[in-house]
Amino acid sequence: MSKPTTQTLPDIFESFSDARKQGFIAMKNLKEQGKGVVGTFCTYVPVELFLAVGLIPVGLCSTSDETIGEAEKVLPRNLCPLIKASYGFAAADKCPYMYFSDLVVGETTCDGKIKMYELLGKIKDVHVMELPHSQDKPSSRALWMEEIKRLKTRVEEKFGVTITEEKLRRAIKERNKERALLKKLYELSVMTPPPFFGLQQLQILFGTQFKFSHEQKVKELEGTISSITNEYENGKRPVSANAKRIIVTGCPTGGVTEKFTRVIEESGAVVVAYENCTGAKQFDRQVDESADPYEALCDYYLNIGCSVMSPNPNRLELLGRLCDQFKADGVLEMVLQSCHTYAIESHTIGEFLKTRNIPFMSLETDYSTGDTEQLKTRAAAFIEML
Ligand code: BJ8
Repeated sequence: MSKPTTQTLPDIFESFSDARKQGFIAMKNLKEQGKGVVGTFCTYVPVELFLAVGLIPVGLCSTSDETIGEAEKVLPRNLCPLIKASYGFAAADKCPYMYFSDLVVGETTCDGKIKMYELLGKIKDVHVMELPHSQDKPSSRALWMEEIKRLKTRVEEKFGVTITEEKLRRAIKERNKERALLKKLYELSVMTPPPFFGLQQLQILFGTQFKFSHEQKVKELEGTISSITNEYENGKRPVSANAKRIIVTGCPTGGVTEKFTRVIEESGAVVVAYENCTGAKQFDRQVDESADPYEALCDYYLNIGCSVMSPNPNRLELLGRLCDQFKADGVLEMVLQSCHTYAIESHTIGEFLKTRNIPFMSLETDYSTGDTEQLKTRAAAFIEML
């Protein structure tokens, strides 16, 4: 492990919380050095294909309501805010990451995104991956494999590079290393009491995607884990041992939807884990380093337990495992407005958790802050009855 960082914990948390903004300058510098940038929206996109040839992947899912008004000039109002914000930032030219992206890679996850990509294609160079919506059929796997190979060809043609097996294996190893460190970090909250609040955990998980150097990221994460562990061993207990332990599930969180974690923790509970694309859904598993790299990527990504899959047993498997591991007192789900797949799957999640005697509540929200008080009232009532 690298030498522990000399920064204090508040400095470290601040650096992750500020990472999205700080990353703008880092990316500008990288562009000036001639680096290619690929913007993505979804956990299903196999970023190892970009990392293998030195391209920089960056998440474009915009997480504020700043440009939703702009998006609504073209898109319907009753659409998922994540989709509206993503398009809005491109249309208003207000997201530096979108601006710097030479290629944007979308995926056919949900209907809203599929149709939004058509419009985005008029503004940016967009490549859309055809994602099957089931994981158990040979035809789904065959389609996904074909799509990964089609993306490889597109990247090679667009950037004039060759993705060799050797480079791909190296990228898989590097990405696995980052996943393992992030998992190690959030698993610190297995302890009672956890060594940090769920808001701090979220800021690290969300912020880390805007740190673009693998070596630097590894060093910072190792330093962060070591600082948190040291402080805990020295008796620091920022979270009360009586705080109810909550797992957050549902749509991706971060940016303005930090409000979801805030209302939970302001009610006296602590978020110990995120069963969503900002957390465990992204970092829980590893890409098999011993297999053929394309087969390994195909299996890894196809098996992500998102509600766009039908059926979606992998979400239940992960959620159940996290509930046991983190000794959850309750599960709260965040569903973004008009996200049909997560909204419908709520029922299945509730039934599944009932069999384990774990209280569950699903709450709908959007990217405004107007519903914060209402969310707080409902979260507080849920926590009160645990
Ligand atoms: S793998 S969670 S990042 S699709 S955009 S489905 S909120 S209506 S984001 Fe997601 Fe990939 Fe799944 Fe993860 Fe609903 Fe909105 Fe669609 Fe959304």
